[in-house]
Amino acid sequence: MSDLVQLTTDNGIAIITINNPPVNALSPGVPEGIAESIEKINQDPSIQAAVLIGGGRTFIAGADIKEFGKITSGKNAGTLDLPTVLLRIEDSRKPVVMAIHGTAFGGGLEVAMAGHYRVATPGAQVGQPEVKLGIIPGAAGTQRLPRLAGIAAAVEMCAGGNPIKTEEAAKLGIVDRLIEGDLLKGAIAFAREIAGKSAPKTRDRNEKLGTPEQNAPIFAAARDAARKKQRGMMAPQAAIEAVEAATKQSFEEGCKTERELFMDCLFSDQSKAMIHVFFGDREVAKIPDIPKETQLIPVNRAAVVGAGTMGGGITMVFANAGIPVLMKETDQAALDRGMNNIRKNYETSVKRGRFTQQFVDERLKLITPTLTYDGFENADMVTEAAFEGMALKKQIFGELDRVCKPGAILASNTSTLNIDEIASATSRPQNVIGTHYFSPANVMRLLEIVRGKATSKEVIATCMNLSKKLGKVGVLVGNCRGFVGNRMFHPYVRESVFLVEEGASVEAVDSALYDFGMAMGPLAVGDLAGLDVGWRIRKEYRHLEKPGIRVAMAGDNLCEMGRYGQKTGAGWYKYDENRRATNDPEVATLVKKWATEAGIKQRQISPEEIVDRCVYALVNEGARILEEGYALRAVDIDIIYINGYGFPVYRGGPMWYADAVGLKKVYDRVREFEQQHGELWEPAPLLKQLAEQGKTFADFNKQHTATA
Ligand code: T1G
Repeated sequence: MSDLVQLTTDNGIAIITINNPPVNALSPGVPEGIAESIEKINQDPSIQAAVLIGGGRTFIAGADIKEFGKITSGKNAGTLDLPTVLLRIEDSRKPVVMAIHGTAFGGGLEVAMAGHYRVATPGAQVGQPEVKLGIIPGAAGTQRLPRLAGIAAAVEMCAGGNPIKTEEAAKLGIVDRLIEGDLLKGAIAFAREIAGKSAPKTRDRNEKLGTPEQNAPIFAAARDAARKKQRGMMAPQAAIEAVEAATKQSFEEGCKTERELFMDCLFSDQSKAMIHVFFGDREVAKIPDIPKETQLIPVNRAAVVGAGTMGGGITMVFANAGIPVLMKETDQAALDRGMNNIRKNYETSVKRGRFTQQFVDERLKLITPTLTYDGFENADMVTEAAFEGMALKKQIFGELDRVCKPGAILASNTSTLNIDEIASATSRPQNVIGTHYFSPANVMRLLEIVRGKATSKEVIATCMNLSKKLGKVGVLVGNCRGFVGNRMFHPYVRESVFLVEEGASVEAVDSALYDFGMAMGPLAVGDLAGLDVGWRIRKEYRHLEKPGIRVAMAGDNLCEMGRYGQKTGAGWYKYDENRRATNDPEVATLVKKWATEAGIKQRQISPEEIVDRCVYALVNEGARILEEGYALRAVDIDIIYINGYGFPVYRGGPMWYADAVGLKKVYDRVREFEQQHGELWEPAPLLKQLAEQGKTFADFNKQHTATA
């Protein structure tokens, strides 16, 4: 027996324990070990029934995702395929009870459903999250789940990919009994109860498969929902098709259909991209020059300076993580506004079912509004979220330096200003760091953690570790202007405005990027965030602009007219009282006038050019950032763009997308734009170098991880 799967007995009951930390993935050797155990117990007359349980913190959490690359590259040794193992479990003459704790996900749930019974600890989770990897269940999950839970729940779980708690799974019929206390003991007792009785095979249970009339509306609604919520993704539609096959074909035929759909998805670019993102989400937490065992600073009490949109959102982030937090403003009216916004946000979350009222009441108790620094001396971490001006930030950091205890982390939420200069206002630059949240801070997952020259390793390690507790994806970035996300966003937006000035309509630019997969077009994003935000920053840096270099003007001209976007009822688009956008012919006329005055030739522009101009602007700037060391790896940039800027996850992020297109092709296109539009399009040296070497940004990851 491999040490990955152990077989023991307890007075006539076999116990099959999976030991493949950290998540008991079905790595090579685990399916074989399970098959071997099933064979053994069927040859042993003293065994009346079996329990299969995960060692450590969870049941089986799925196939070993690391193995997929071997399958798609054809390297995969013929490991015993999972569906065959599951049939052996199901055909076992001795009933098998699956004992679930932690997360029975993907292949883990499929193993559990091949069992004759399932017991579970309350609060554990079961799910088929495969669509989040761009694939679908590949071991009869789409065939057995409807047989246990019915069609509607099975479609929802397989197409949506979200897990459910075992309490709900018990109601649906996926779990037969919830076990309070010791799971193994309870599972063994359950096994004794059913030993010797006829055990149902899941594949033979057809009573929940419904009728075509009942099912048709369910599948139609599911397809419609997937088209909207998972726009552009192939796996959700494939998952729905596979579940539908369970209602129209025999179990064997349905498994064949599922297998074909699974393989189509597995070999798709979308799946490769989404698996890259799965591992990337975890890779970004690894900082080469900060050892895993770096001492963390406990953060049990927090404080926020500023109760505006960002300050209020950040306050909620700490409260939601269960950390008591002070929120300071300079005047009562601003403080009241801040608290009201927080209450309104929570009310919305309760209405949407995201939080319970009880959860919200508990969180609100953790928030203490204040007009003074009283209590700041107890804070382990203070986050400044004041107006984006250097003088004010330095004044605040000077005050914090005086009131906060030694060792307290002093973080700024600045989105563009120099962390080192802010730190210079204190006597403790080693405790100063940037924590750049994305609006709305209590929703967006991305947190750029900005490393200052003096920032200590303990402070960095603490913030990286804390980001997960705060429900964020923390990505360490360097202290250049705009850090990583906004620095790349600048040329992306610049190109979108240039395209409008050159004759593309506002809606053509936005819809080209929307169809590419961006959550919103760049111009609509500008209207949402406020065109004046960028406009004010550009005015502050106007003196740095190189003479003779073309500058995007239409957006600034709109600002001069007071058209800031949604907040003024008009920007690139017009907005009604519900902020619903409509095209504004006046903007088209104005832009044409401004462009003519500026001598910009008008022309027809294809959606392909729009996408290339905007996305390759991201890639080119990303290449510069990588080379200068302001991002550790290309995948860090991908994770930033997916979690903070609505880049489509099924394209893997801008750098992954460029690798998938091929850097030679990207480089040639960038050269074309350089010839047409001048030095703004000068190819980044790293892009040129990798293109000429036939390499990828992923190759660059492996050799160079910047240190600061
Ligand atoms: N395969 C390989 N490695 C995995 C893994 C998996 N399924 N799940 C996690 N890891 C690694 C992860 O990369 C990290 O590594 C470490 O384990 C801890 O993970 C056949 C085809 C279970 C909820 O999609 O959702 O089954 O960074 O940091 O926060 O039809 O891991 O330490 O080197 O995430 O406690 C379906 C994916 C697969 C589940 C635990 N299953 N995993 O979260 O730990 S496809 C999934 C998770 C499939 C079948 C199909 C989470 C978790 P490192 P972690 P965590």
